[in-house]
Amino acid sequence: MKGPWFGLVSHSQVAGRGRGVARLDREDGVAEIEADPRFANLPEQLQDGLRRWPETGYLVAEGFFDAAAVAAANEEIDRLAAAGRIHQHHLDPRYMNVHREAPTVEKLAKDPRAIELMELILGRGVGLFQTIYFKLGSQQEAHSDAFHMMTEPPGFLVGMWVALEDIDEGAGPVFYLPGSHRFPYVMTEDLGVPEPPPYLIADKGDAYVRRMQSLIAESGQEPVMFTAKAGDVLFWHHNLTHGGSAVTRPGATRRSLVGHYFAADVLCYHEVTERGALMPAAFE
Ligand SMILES: O=C(O)CCC(=O)C(=O)O
Repeated sequence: MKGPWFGLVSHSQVAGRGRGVARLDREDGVAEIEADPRFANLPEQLQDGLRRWPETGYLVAEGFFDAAAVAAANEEIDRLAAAGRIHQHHLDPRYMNVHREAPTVEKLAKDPRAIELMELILGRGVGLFQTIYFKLGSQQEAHSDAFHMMTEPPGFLVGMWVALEDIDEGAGPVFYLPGSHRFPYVMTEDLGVPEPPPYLIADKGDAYVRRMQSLIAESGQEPVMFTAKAGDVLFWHHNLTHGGSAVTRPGATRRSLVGHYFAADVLCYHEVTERGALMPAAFE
């Protein structure tokens, strides 16, 4: 693509121009992953989850991080917050990119076993794009990461969500719709907003939420709540519908960490704002 680095990038401009399909989105993906020498060394629970990924679009890894690693991250986060070195977003419960300040969080986000799983899923190298720490439930509307972080070709992002404490229904667990990664990727051209902009991002966001709600209603599916134990991990497909459920126990915390990982060698951009996604550094 030619254009200034700050130019607009949107799905309608770039769709179809990239090459390749993520490994577990391909017909032969499971056979290919089974032939990968790294697969044989995985615990059975993870092997089964990976074999089911093409149907489900997610993978649960119970007890993936041990209690000491989780406790160290929570302690460091609390210390940095008390010292004013990390901050909650002014509009919602997000703390962005805490791993840049907190080595214990970076260790979770760049855990070699997690990176290996994501590389197995995509069949390419992956790099961490961002982390989000939540102390409280996000209560975020149902969405797919693809609207926020899109790739060309599509499908080259994985989300990793880590429970940093035991999380029950009242704390507003993350929810997901199994199999919803096969819903159409909802992009700007599906929302009835003018192209090219201007439009208000808030209007576009509202139109997106309405479109997702109608897709969910058409599917007739019920969300699954990811009630979790500290250290449990949920990996999700680029287009899996998920969000944060309502916090029904006032004052409940819901400590958790999300990482979003892009594959190497794909175009990465934010469909919501039609901007290129700037990777923080070269892949490590
Ligand atoms: O943790 C949550 O409640 C939702 C997080 C999420 O949807 C995301 O980061 O993509």
